[in-house]
Amino acid sequence: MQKRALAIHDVSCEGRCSLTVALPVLSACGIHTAALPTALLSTHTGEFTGYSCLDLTEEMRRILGHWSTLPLAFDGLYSGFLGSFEQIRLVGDVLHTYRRKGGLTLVDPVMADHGRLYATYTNEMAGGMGELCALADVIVPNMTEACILLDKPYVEHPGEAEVKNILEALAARYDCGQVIITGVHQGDELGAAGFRAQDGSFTFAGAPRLPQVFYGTGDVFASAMFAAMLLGKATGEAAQIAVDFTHQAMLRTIENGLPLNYGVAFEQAIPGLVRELGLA
Ligand code: PXL
Repeated sequence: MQKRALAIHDVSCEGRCSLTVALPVLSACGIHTAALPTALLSTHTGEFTGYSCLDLTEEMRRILGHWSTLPLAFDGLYSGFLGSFEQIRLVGDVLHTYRRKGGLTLVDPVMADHGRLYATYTNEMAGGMGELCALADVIVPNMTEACILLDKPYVEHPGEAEVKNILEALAARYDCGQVIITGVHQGDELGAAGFRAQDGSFTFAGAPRLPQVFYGTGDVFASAMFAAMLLGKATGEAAQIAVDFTHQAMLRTIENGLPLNYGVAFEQAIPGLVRELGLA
């Protein structure tokens, strides 16, 4: 049976993040994907100034009003960047209502990076993100988001023992079966550190660290991770597939000589992802 997913993110018209990454990645993996857009922006807010931003909270209510008349349910729900504080409750209701029995909920608590909240996020919104994490099977914060979720001062590159403490603390506080922290350094590698509450096991999926600072890699990673898990891969394997996909996208970006604020060339890494997942 074809898997059915719902992706809840903004549309950043230019800059390769959120829905313009999630939809093509999930579709290429053979997953029937519906979209619930949270905001419409001219670009992402990370590396641009002067962008336009339309909060779609009211339109989401209209979309959900219509959906309530349809027989909709999803095997996988994946949320990310939100456009307003009110959307936390709204998205929480969606995660609750539209999840099929045995389904997978992945929450990316998108709100900050490099020790700072994104420009459109308030402290109130950041506080509310925890409520969504509490509804998830899997959360995939970066280190800044992990520290915010634990009310902890930001640590840029914690050691291995500290990463394990943070993973365990997140799983306990938000009652998540699996926690994956992205952007973790381990030796010469950059990757994703994971914890599985069921058996208390830790994982690390890495790839050689590149000197450049890329944009939008969190969404590329999370989209591939979500796709792999939805297609039945265990967390450790899914994380490695997603790290490799992200690494390939970064390499393609450099080869293409593109400015890094326009995101990574994940499009050209899709054939490799599809092969890794055994789909072609
Ligand atoms: O990649 C996360 C993200 C998603 N959407 C918007 C953003 C960001 C990060 O900056 O600005 C609009």
